[in-house]
Formats: sequence, C-alpha cells, structure tokens
Amino acid sequence: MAAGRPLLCLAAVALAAAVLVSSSEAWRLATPPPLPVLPIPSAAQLKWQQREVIMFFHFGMNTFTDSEWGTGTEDPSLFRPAGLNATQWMDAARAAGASLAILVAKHHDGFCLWPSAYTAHSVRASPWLGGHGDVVAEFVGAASARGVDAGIYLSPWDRHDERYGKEVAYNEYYEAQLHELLTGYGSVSEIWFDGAKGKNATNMTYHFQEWFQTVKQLQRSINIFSDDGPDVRWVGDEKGFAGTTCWSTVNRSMITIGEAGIEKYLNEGDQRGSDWVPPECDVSIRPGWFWHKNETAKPLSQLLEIYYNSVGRNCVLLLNAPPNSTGLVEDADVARLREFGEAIATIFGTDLAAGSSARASSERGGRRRGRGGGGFAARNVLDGRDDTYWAPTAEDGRRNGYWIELRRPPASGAFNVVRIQEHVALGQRVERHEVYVDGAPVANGTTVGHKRLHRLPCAVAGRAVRIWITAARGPPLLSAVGLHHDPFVADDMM
Ligand code: FUL
Repeated sequence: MAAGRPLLCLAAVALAAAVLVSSSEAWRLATPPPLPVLPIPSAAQLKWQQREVIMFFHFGMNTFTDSEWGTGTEDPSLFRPAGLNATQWMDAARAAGASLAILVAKHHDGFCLWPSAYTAHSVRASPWLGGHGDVVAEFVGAASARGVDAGIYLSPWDRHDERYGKEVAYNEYYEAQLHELLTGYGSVSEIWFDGAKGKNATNMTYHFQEWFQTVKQLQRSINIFSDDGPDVRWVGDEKGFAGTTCWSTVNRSMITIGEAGIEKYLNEGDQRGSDWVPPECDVSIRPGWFWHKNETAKPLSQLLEIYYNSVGRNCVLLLNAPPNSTGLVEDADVARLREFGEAIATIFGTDLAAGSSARASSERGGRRRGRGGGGFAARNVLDGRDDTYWAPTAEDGRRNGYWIELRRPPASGAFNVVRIQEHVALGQRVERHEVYVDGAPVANGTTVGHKRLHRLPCAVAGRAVRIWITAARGPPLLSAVGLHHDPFVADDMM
C-alpha cells in the first residue's frame, strides 16, 4: 500500500497537468486584429469599392438634338423615344459586370426625365407616352427587376431654369428636386453632383453642404459623388485613368468643386489625407456621353486598357453607354459591353495561384492553425475572401522588411497579370512594393489599395512569386494575391 502511494500521486499530477494543457489549448485566446490606420472607409464606401464596375446612362434632350451640352431652349416636343426599354439597358449593364447603374435625370439643359412638380420643362410636356411617362420610374423599376442598384445624376448647372443665378430660389428648387428623386423612387445607392459649368455661365452659388446633408437625411446608405465627395471623388479626367499612385485619401479642404487645377490631386489622392474619399473613373464607351448617330463604341482593347488603369489602380470604373433616340442601347454597344464583361471573366475567372502554399516574413499571432491560431496567416491571401488577410507582426518591418511568397505547384500555368489587394477596411497602407518571380524582378509600383493589377511584359511560369512591401503606413494587410493570364494581349509565350 505504502509503496503504491507515490505512484498514484504521480499519476494524479500527470492527469491534472494533461487536463490543464488541453483546456488551455482549447481556450487559447485569439490574437486581435491590428489597429486601423485612419482614415478608414464607411460600410457604404466599402460596398461601393467592391462593385469595381458600374454603369452610367446619359439619355435626355441631347439624345434627340445630336448635342453634348444642350442650350436649355429645346422644345420638349423633341423628346419622343419610340421604344424606350430600360430593362434592355439593365441587361447591357449586367453583361458588362455592373451591379449599379446611374441615370442622368437632368443634364445641363435642364430637361427633367421625371414629371417634376417644380418645373414645366420635363417629360410631362413631351409627346412620349402622352406626357405620362417617367424615365426615372422606368429606370429604377428595371434596375430592381434585374437586381441592379440605382443611382441618380442631377446636374447643378441648369441652362433652362430661370431661377438659375438667383441663389435662394435656385437652391430651393434644387433641394425640392432632391426630395422628389430621393423619396419617390426607392433606394438610391449613389448620387452624382457634377462640377461642370460653361465658361460664360451665369454666376451661381450652390449650397453643396445643405444638399449633401439633405441627401444623407433622405437616403442613409447612399454614396455622394462630387469632385470632393464626401463619399466618392472624381478621378480628375474623363479617360477612365487613375494615377499610377492612387490613394483613397485626400484632404477635402484642398478641393473646390468645379475648380480647375486640382486634377492631379484628384488623380493621385493624398497619402497624408485625413478624409477617405476614393476615386471613381467616369468614361464613355463612345466618344460622346450622349448618343450620336455617327459614333461607335471603343474597341475591346481600349476598354481593357481603361479597366487596368481604373479598377487595377484602386478605383471604381463608371462606364457610360448612351441609349439612342429610340430609347435603346444599340446592339453593337451591347455586344461590346458583353465582350468586355466576358473578357474580364476570362482573365480573372481563373486564378493561377490556386493550389499554392504561402509563407511570409512573419505572421501576426504566429503560425498556429485553427481555433486560437493567429488568424492572419499568409495563406489567407489565397482563400478568395475579402474579410481575411495576411498581417505581419508589427516588429517585422523594422527587422526584415515585409514580404509574402506564394509557391506554386509544379507545372502551374504561365501568368501575365499579378493582382494584389489590401484589406482597406483597416486603412490604405502600402506606399511601395516590388514583385519577384523566382528571384527576378517583374513589376513594381507605389500604392495598392483595394486592387492593384500589374500587367507583365510577357507571361512567366515561375514557381515562387514574392511580393516585397518596401514602404507602408503601418504593417501592410493583404487580403488577396492572384495570378492570371490575359489572353487578349500579344504574348510571346503563348
Ligand atoms: C461632365 C459633363 O459636362 C458631361 O456632359 C458629362 O455629363 C460628364 C459625366 O460630366 O462634367
């Protein structure tokens, strides 16, 4: 009995230790995410960013007068689309891969596409549907039927209305129309305040601050576009190109809506900006914003160039397709939009990084797997999710420099596009980065943001793809690294 006691004791201690270890394994605490680097996007801005491609529809009096900027003296009887079908517009938008479509409800000529109670210059005075038509209603109805979100453009510059130039009267008129459009047509995801105004236009002070606050009061999750946001900014050109450096941040105090000379600032953003106002790249598939009989759509190669220089540079692409005077997007334009949407799906539908393993200079919280693991492993860049990401340790940058490497399975296909994405929900951080394939440099750049696409001069089939983040505003957080093959470029390896 006495000799057995120490043995029993030892067994009891071992059991207790085992229970302790396994319960501490089970309850090992998760490592919290790193702190945000301010400013960060709102939920509505994040949703907008993930859309990547959205559509614009310029349709109105100009469609019938073969002009881009109407004079405001057009007779409403000219507006007579014989076969307007907004569902056909939405099908075209979807074919291009767009999830949001914005309608020009009133352009600079002042003609309103809805029967506004505050002016006689609208569809009500036109012969279309005997004066009972409402293009805005057709548009939002078709959008909702096709699962596309709706947006509205309401031109501040108005060449028709006699209140224009009278500060209070015109601002009241504009406010009243905002109420009509934002309370009468369901949910509106984006509103466009165009800064354009002719050189010799009447002087007019717009009450932007009142307008913006009214908009937010009427539509809580809407994004407001203008030269300086507050939610989405103009990219500074109408070619669809952002700067190769492109920050989602600016200092809004640096921007005056409609003022020339700020284009470069808008194009590149501001690394030290304290406001999150990411850029939208507006461009038309045709030379004009409105339909003109003799114009044709840009070729696919040009649309892809635009895509790489907008979506591939941390922007949303706002692509315009002008319906014709019948009220339809022309077949050739629909075909081009479809070709574009299919090309994007072809290029990015296959990820040639699939099946790779991933490692990095460090992993926040360590490499433990599963529950209680770090949760910020390098392999998160391969899981196709936006909400998971690789995070290095805070000390890593000071010690080694940050890098992440994918090792592809043998005989993986050749790629000529590298896709890098930051987890921008916690702020845009990467200032400079370099890409190496099997040790050889293939691309480099400055900002990344939501998405950075690098096109390589020729396809490469290497196994190890390493990205060095050589400068960043805090530890970089990457949600995705993808490798793709773009067959639409001349490629000497294929
Ligand atoms: C510009 C306008 O003047 C054009 O007509 C077009 O509407 C474009 C989207 O914005 O500022």
